[in-house]
Amino acid sequence: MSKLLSLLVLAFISLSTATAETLSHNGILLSDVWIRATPPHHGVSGGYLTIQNSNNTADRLVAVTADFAAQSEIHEMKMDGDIMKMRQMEDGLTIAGGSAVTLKPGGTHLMFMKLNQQIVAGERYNITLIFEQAGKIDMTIQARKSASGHHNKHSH
Ligand SMILES: [Cu+2]
Repeated sequence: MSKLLSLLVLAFISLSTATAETLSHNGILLSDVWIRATPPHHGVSGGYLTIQNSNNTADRLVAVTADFAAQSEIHEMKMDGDIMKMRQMEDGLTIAGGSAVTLKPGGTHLMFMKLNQQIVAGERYNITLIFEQAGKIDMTIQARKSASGHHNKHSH
């Protein structure tokens, strides 16, 4: 294999790593990342992932941003009387040292609001997660259809 060709292959490998569903940055490992596909002209979508903190000290997801949403928040599900409601986690989401937190439908999630485009299944979207210790992590996430329409109704 020529040197140029090996360089090209290497470049391709690092490119595919950058867009993979698993991403590691400063001891924070992000995996199983996806965003819920939406119908046209839909206002909100949810983002889900597993955050693993391999550092000895706790870290905190303090913010999320996305260019396809005017407003992005970190939400938790809380019982309000006997109604399950979602609420913004004002102080962010803490991940203890050496532990993992999974954001999933029906639980803690990333909430993308005031969408400026449809989220189409199979397409990729850029988001940025901001951690107190690990800093800013840019990643692309793939949109998936979800069997449950449960998250489509957004109430506070
Ligand atoms: Cu929400």
